[in-house]
Amino acid sequence: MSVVSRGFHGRARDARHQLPPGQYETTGFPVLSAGPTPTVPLDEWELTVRTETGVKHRWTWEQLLALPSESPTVDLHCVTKWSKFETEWQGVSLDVLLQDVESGADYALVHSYGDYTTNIPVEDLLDGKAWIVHRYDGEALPPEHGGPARLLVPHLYFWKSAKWVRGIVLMHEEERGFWETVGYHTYGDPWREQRYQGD
Ligand SMILES: Nc1nc2c(c(=O)[nH]1)N[C@H]1C(S)=C(S)[C@@H](COP(=O)(O)O)O[C@H]1N2
Ligand SMILES: [Mo]
Repeated sequence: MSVVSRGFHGRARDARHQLPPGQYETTGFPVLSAGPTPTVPLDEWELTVRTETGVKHRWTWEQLLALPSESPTVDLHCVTKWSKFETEWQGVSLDVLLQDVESGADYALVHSYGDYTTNIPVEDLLDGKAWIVHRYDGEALPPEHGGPARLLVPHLYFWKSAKWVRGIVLMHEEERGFWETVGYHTYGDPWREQRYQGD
């Protein structure tokens, strides 16, 4: 029975997963960090959302964990060309976090502990497309992969999934982030191979 279901699972997996153009599959989990891994004690950790009118919303670590969570299984696509299939996360949907945030802003700039930033249109954070995740593969998210918590936006190149996420600033005008200002694509859709500005 287990042999049959494993075989079936294998075929289903092959049929479901596709590589975006120019990508290859890896089974490892590379660590890509532009700087040192920041250490944030959980009793000092906070996540903030600031709206275009200056209203600030704030969640402590306990408040984040108390929110309803989801367990997305998603494929990751890094702009350095590795893709990793079926990664398992747990965290809070941005739909939940933003549901009581009054904003008409179209753009977000996501900030990390340790200064990293990345820009994402607000619509790409909503409708079940993005999470603040705090668990990976059934365990607390390891610091090198963005723990205590990171953004997960798997339909865009993985640089958009800010590790050590600290805050989201909502704005009317698009402001580009760390990699976007040095030549990476403003939007970063792996299926359209939007790696660099001009792609
Ligand atoms: N804060 C922060 N977030 C970040 C990065 C970073 O350097 N700092 N690197 C990005 C890039 S380029 C990728 S591919 C992924 C890597 O995540 P991983 O190290 O968990 O594989 O995180 C993204 N988020
Ligand atoms: Mo990356």
